[in-house]
Amino acid sequence: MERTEACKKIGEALAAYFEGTPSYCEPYGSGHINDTFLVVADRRYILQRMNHSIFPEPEKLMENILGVTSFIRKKAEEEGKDATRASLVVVLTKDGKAFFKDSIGSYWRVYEFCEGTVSRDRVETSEDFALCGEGFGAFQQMLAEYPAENLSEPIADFHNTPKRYENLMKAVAKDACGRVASVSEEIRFAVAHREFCETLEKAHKEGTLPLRVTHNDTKLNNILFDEQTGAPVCVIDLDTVMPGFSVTDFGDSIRFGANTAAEDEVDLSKVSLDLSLFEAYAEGFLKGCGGRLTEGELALLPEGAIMMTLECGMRFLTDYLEGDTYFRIHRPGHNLDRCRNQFALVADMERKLPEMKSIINRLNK
Ligand code: ADP
Ligand code: GN1
Ligand code: MG
Repeated sequence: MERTEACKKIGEALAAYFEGTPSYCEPYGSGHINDTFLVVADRRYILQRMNHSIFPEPEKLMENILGVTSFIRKKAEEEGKDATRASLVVVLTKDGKAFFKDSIGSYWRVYEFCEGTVSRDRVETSEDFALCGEGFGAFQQMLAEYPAENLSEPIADFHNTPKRYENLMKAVAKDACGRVASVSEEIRFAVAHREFCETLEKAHKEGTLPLRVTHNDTKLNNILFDEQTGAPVCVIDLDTVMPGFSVTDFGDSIRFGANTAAEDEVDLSKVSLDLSLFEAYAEGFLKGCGGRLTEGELALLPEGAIMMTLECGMRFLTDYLEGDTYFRIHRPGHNLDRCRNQFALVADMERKLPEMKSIINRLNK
């Protein structure tokens, strides 16, 4: 079903949550996955139509989110932080449920709007990016004792890069939209990285990379900053919280935030890894993690950045070949543009791997 079609029953969703008609309800933010709306009723709220085709079990997903948000709130209280803004707050329907299913089968949820915060799509200063690293590092630490057995896996093999590679090869073999011929260079790039894709899984099997409860989607716009101080206030977009690797949480932030260009910039000469942003984020992340990363994890942080960029590029390419069914696109060829951008960034990161390694070594002294 088309997304605009699927959002047709937004009126039913609003009625499930709010008395009367809210004074404002408009699309909001720039996420690629859910349909997000800002609603103004007695106060401001975020209403989302959950992406049911990506998250097949919305009930379990909301159980994860309720569990994680209440755990973080409790931790924040214990640590004397502003618990009211430290975590997303799920608003229940009038009949007390964590989500609403409309008459055409779409699932909706509502969060309190996290006031006094800003969300950013581009890094403006290295200080801000360091704070972002601190926020995501601290998030991981706050969940260090979360009972992982209570978490269901919302998307299986989400950051299993070898599986992502296999999925790309399946999409190439199927060529559902007749697009393979036009992307032979990109396919060659992926094939040349087949062995690299195994790096993290291999380190995990060998015991050097532990599983932790991680966020798994640590894009800059998935953390809200205090609009006055710039401090990280609240990590959002908790749909993918599940066991994962610290280095992929680190790497996904670098992929998005330390790129000198936007994720979908088509002028590839503008795409590169900004090493000073890499360093700023790394410093913040290590601080946020409170010295708890193992030597094995520290050593693989740069590979985590390359892996997340490569994986994301392969995911964009797979979606392009499959007909753009996963990531929201705003123009024809958008996913291919994103793929080319990510692969250009991988190439630059590979050139700068020795510098990334020495930065981590220096910070770890
Ligand atoms: P997606 O999975 O599509 O990325 P997100 O949950 O990240 O959806 O929400 C999209 C955007 O909406 C975020 O990047 C942020 O700007 C905004 N947003 C989401 N939740 C809140 C909230 N509770 N308070 C303020 N802004 C929010
Ligand atoms: C999606 O939901 P959003 O826009 O924060 C995607 C990430 C990708 C990212 C690429 C659940 O993130 O994995 O890295 O787009 N989220 C999901 O921009 O697939
Ligand atoms: Mg998001």
